Amino acid sequence: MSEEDDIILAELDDEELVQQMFDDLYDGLKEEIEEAVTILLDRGWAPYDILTKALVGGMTIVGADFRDGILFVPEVLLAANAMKGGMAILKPLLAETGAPRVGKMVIGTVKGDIHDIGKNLVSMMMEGAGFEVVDLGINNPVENYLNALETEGPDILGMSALLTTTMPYMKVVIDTMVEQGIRDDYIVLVGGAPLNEEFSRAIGADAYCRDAAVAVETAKDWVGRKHNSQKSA
Ligand code: B1M
Repeated sequence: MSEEDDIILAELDDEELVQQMFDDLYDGLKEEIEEAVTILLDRGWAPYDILTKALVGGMTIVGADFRDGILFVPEVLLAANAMKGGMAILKPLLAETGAPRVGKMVIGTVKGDIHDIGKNLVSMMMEGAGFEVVDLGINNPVENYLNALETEGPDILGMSALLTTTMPYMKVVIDTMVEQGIRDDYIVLVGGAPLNEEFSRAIGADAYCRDAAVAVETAKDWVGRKHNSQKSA
């Protein structure tokens, strides 16, 4: 029996368990991550804290080693899969706040980009805050966004990009909206690790959201402004 097999997650204190989750995420151990998430919930941890402190914390380590060439795509895919296992347990709990519906958002990762963990997290947090979310998934060409805007009639269009090579595609979507005369009908929020405020302004988005919590606050703020301006018009 290896040393790993000896670890009983339920016997670790909170700090040790979170450290172990970092290791298990790194090793792509989905079942262990799911078990640890359940243990932390049983111990009274808030779903949001588990998400940010344990899962996102662990993914940050994976990201650094991926950047430094210590981990490669297959390992990172396993880590992402383990993270998704944990997120699936938290999703209904985050969405369960009973908040009244505050608005609707269509969101998707842009064309050429298959990263979806951050986008999924934003969707979960937005649902938890009372937004209805239509998730278009990954690798979306401009037509997907435009069709969804027409059929779903959201308040917000959200776009995610994790690659410096795909983030310019957000401008393609916004420029097409301008050409079609529909840009100002929607609040356009963008996010993803390589973006920043300046980029968001340069492509004509309404706001850049650094993380899922900021996305929720920004969305509430902009939807509130939109409704107020409609009332006074
Ligand atoms: Co990718 N990858 N990857 N990858 N990957 C990065 C992004 C990278 C920074 C890694 C690195 O080198 N350090 C690097 C990009 C470098 C660059 O562009 N400058 C990179 C690369 C190079 C690649 C490939 C090209 C590798 C290759 O094939 N050689 C390839 C590209 C594939 C493609 O898309 N065409 C690739 C592939 C993959 C995997 C498939 C293995 C996997 C994705 C699995 C999946 O998503 N299902 C993967 C992963 C997991 C990562 C890292 C390690 C982690 C990303 C992540 O999930 N973070 C990443 C390194 C990193 O970011 N540190 C990396 C956790 C997540 C919670 O954070 O996504 O930032 P994040 O989302 C945050 C905020 O950004 C914000 O809120 C979220 C929650 O707080 N946010 C929004 C995000 N979207 C938003 C939308 C909004 C609002 C806020 O709308 C309103």
